[in-house]
Amino acid sequence: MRKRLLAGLALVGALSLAMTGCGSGSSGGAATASGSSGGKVITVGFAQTGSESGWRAANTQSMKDAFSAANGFKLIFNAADNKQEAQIAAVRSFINQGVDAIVIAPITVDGWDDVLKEAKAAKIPVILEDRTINVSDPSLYAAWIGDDFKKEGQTAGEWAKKTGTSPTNMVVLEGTTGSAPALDRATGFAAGAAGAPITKLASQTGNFTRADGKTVMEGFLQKYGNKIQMLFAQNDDMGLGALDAISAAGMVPGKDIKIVTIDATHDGLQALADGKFNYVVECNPLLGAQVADLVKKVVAGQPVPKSQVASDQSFTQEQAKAALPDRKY
Ligand code: GZL
Repeated sequence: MRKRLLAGLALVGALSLAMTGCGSGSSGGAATASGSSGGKVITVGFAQTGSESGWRAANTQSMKDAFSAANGFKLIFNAADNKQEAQIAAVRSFINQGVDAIVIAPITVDGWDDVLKEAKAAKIPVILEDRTINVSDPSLYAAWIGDDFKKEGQTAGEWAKKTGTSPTNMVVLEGTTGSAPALDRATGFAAGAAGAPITKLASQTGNFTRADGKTVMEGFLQKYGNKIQMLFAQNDDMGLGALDAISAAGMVPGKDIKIVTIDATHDGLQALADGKFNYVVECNPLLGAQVADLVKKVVAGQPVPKSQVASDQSFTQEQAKAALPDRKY
């Protein structure tokens, strides 16, 4: 059983939001004099996963808006094309550049100890945003902020249980293999749907992308055809890709195949409002302002919560119609 220290901390953090004494205070970089943030510009290296989905685009924009020169930052941005080795190389580059702080949206949960130890040795604080990691020593990062993936999966599973009251055959489009959202949404869904007469015919990664979601769904349809009655897509984009495959197979999405997804991007809520999806669980990508606040406090040596959990909601087709006009992403 994979023990994830951070998940427990996230829960504790979410429940208590207790102020804990972390943050190294001294940073490895030579913060240059100027800027509007207390007279010093904070140079931040941000290692983003890539640009795999609409959620990611919104998260990236939120981070770039928050880490602006006007807010007292110099941002060095890297998108790793969903390859962990490229993301680790980006973090090493930030260390070599002597930045004041590093922010990572870690593609997968494992493989972070070595590079985080290098950042610690260089006295450069690391803040995690979005996804969580397995780590041998929680002091290797100063703080994490993101969404509760297990709760998102459980909400989707509870909807599936309410919907699949008679025997139901389901297929699953999983997120990036080894990523916290893929692992935790699967765990949460199983808990939420426990006891329901739902048979999982197949489950395969679509890498959180529309293209792979379509390709994998085509394979499911070739193998199972109209036996498929439900699709759980771990993000909107894979669900949106699957819509094309379902229609091409002569089936009606939202009717022949009930679809539940996670993210609640504009395109996902539009598909829901149009009746092509049946239920969507939100995962808030707009974390930039909170991450920037964390970085300023950590660099200044102030105590920060070890973990902060963003709030999420869920949507039916009617709720999506009402929400769409005001959605920020
Ligand atoms: C979740 C985030 C996931 C989204 C996907 O916080 O890590 O990655 O659900 C994105 O859309 O690609």
